[in-house]
Amino acid sequence: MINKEDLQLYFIMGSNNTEKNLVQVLQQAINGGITLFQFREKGLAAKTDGEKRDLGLKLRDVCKENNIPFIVNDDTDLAIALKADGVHIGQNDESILEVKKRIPEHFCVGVSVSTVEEAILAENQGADYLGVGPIFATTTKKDALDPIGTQGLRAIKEKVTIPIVAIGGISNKNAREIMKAGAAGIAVISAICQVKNSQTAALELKKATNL
Ligand code: TZP
Ligand code: MG
Repeated sequence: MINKEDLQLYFIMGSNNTEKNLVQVLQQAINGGITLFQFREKGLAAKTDGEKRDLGLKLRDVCKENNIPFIVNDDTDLAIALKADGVHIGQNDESILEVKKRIPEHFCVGVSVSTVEEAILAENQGADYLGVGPIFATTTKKDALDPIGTQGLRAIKEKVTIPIVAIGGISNKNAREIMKAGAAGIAVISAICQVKNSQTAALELKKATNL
């Protein structure tokens, strides 16, 4: 199980998000204060299942050594195989109900939503937390929907009780307004892994999320 505090600085990364060594970037991010890691492997060069699993194992081990919850994006089977702490699914992935049938009891399920309707449905179906966005424009996710802004975030926050992590174009310049809108935390890709120093970047983001 994860709790609200685990969502404060939610770091997401896969092999197409950086040219650097992912294990090193993750360790730096952890040193800088991330509270959770999601392995989101969308490898442009379509990683084989074996490669994906090996990379996942390495990243999971770094998380376990540092007591950081490890979540797998999309791939419930991989999440189970890697003994992750949970799985995160989107609107076009396997349904929450199907996922919940297969996962171990302690697993958490996060769901990506962009509308109030999706959020209410996900909560009713037993999601443990919501990834809400994109809040701002992002170039990291090529098929990202239009930004919903902090207004969209507030509208969703009003209608659900499970914790929300906001995503999409978040930096230490806008993190504070997101927290003020009621998010439990921020989820970032580029702000931590596409910068010179991931540790300093994480540290600054963490500060910005402490209201
Ligand atoms: N889902 C909605 S926006 C997004 C995802 C995975 C990408 C977020 O990346 P960044 O670099 O933090 O904007
Ligand atoms: Mg997905």
